[in-house]
Amino acid sequence: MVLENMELENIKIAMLGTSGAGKTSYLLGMYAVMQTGIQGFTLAAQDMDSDLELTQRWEKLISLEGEDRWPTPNAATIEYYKFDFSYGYRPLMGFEWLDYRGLALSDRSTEQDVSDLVQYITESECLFLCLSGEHLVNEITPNTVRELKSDRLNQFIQQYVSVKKNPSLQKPFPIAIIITKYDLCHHRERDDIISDVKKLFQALFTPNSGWLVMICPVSLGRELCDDPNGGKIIPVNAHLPIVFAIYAQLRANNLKLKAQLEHQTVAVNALKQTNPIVQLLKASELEEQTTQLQTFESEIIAIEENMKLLSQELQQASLYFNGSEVTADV
Ligand SMILES: Nc1nc2c(ncn2[C@@H]2O[C@H](COP(=O)(O)OP(=O)(O)OP(=O)(O)O)[C@@H](O)[C@H]2O)c(=O)[nH]1
Ligand SMILES: [Mg+2]
Repeated sequence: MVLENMELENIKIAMLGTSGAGKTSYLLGMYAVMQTGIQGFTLAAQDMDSDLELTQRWEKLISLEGEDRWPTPNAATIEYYKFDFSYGYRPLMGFEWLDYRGLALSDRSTEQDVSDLVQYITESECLFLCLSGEHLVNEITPNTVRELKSDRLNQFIQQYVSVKKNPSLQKPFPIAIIITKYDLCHHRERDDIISDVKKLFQALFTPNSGWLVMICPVSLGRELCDDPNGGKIIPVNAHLPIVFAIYAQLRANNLKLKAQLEHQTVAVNALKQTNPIVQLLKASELEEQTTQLQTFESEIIAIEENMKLLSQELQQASLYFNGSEVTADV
């Protein structure tokens, strides 16, 4: 349910991942899956040309065999995409996504694309960390930190925190740790992989840190571990990170609205307790505030309905808040 008069909110999502981590492939898979949709939620590029381009690249990936099926590594220019996330084809939220060369993560910070990236990250509402399953095939070693550049990723998170101010209970920061190419490490116990990931990003799992973290394995196809150039492309879990990002934003909006509702209720009750003469004098103010109260209430109901639908999908993912495992609820 979407309220007619609500302006469409636009959020930015920043995906961090080294070169070859699978960022572009993930974007293509995610877009393809979300065009068909999940539980009535769908995604569409705001721009027709982007839609065509993403769809053509996806067609290539699923129909070609050989190395050519895969996207070419990104060049220095950053590509921006804007999407509408809809329920029953009615836009619920807009979001922006950028695809860039992972190489930027290792460049000196004077490079143009690095500073563009840093700028974008600080404006983002949600971070996606992209870790390639190829580095999690075995238990992590000090070498894994180097391969995944997790120290560098931690630095970016640090930068994000310093601009955004510390996350808190009222204003948690959502962050999705996406393990791409999970087909390569599906022989391992899921819990072992999750505990490795937690070791790499310990700060995100500390008590009272205010981080809302999802660890989500994704793959473009189970067969790809044995045959990356010929294996069938059937994405697994590709929708979950987006569902998480939208859910987290709705959750934040809901918390904000509830605080406003509380504030408003106190004000209305105070007015109602004044003597009849004052009430008469302030009748229009009371009416206005009561209407406002009803608006908040119906907005909260609308948001919670959508959160409920999204949280059903998130039952399959591992979610942590303040370091403890939680289930997505409303
Ligand atoms: N096994 C497996 N391999 C994958 C999967 N997704 C991508 N790959 C492989 O990973 C390679 C790199 O993927 P890209 O999507 O180009 O990586 P990227 O992060 O966009 O890289 P840059 O653009 O250089 O930053 C692909 O060419 C594929 O060979 C997957 O789900 N499973
Ligand atoms: Mg790329």
